[in-house]
Amino acid sequence: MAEEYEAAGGDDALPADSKLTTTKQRWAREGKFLTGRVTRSENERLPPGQHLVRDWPVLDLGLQPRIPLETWRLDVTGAVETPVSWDWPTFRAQKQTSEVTDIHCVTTWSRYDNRWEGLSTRDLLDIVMPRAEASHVMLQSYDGYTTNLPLEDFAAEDALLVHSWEGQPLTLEHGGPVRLMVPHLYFWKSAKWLKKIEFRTSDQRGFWEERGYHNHADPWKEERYSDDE
Ligand SMILES: Nc1nc2c(c(=O)[nH]1)N[C@H]1C(S)=C(S)[C@@H](COP(=O)(O)O)O[C@H]1N2
Ligand SMILES: [Mo]
Repeated sequence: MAEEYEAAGGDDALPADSKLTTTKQRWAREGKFLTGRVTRSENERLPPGQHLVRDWPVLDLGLQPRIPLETWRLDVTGAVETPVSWDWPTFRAQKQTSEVTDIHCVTTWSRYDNRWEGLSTRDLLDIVMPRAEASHVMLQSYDGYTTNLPLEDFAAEDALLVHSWEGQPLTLEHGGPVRLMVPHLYFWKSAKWLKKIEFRTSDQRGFWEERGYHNHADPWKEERYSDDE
């Protein structure tokens, strides 16, 4: 597994002692991000306290920011070797990944088998190269929303920066042009209308995390509210 991840990064092209190679070797050594996908049997698929829905509910802060593609940007900053500020064509030119995942919202609805397309967070990490001291990410959105994640959750194998759902551009109400999709955590961690990803050397709570939601948000552990922490 460690070898596969190294190979996928294309280290061959780099001199053995380059800073980037050293960082990657350190990740591999520490076994960071190599936990892989959890396999669950069908009867464990629905987390405790959840019910299935067929439609896709919309939740937001009462404001859906419309960002024209001409002015849209995604900034990736903080504790990384190579910060980026992408315009729309540059973002869309990145490597594409498809995933089919389930959504679990803390308000108790779950929705199975959503087909997404976008840039995988692991491919993003290969580009920006988090520094060794990076431990968390803070996501900032065009509506002012924020949410925080440990780096290893952000780096989950099936996490994507999504621009399409079921073969169509992500709609405004669901966070288009681009949202995060981290399927193994409650959906409030999946920031819509993504504007900025900041890599941090310490944790800081986001919008809902400051207002009584759990800091981590694992649906299988029912990490709903901060009283459970
Ligand atoms: N920017 C932004 N992202 C957000 C929110 C928000 O209000 N603003 N709400 C969160 C919450 S609480 C949920 S449950 C999901 C809802 O996503 P959906 O409307 O696509 O179902 O988005 C999350 N991401
Ligand atoms: Mo939510």
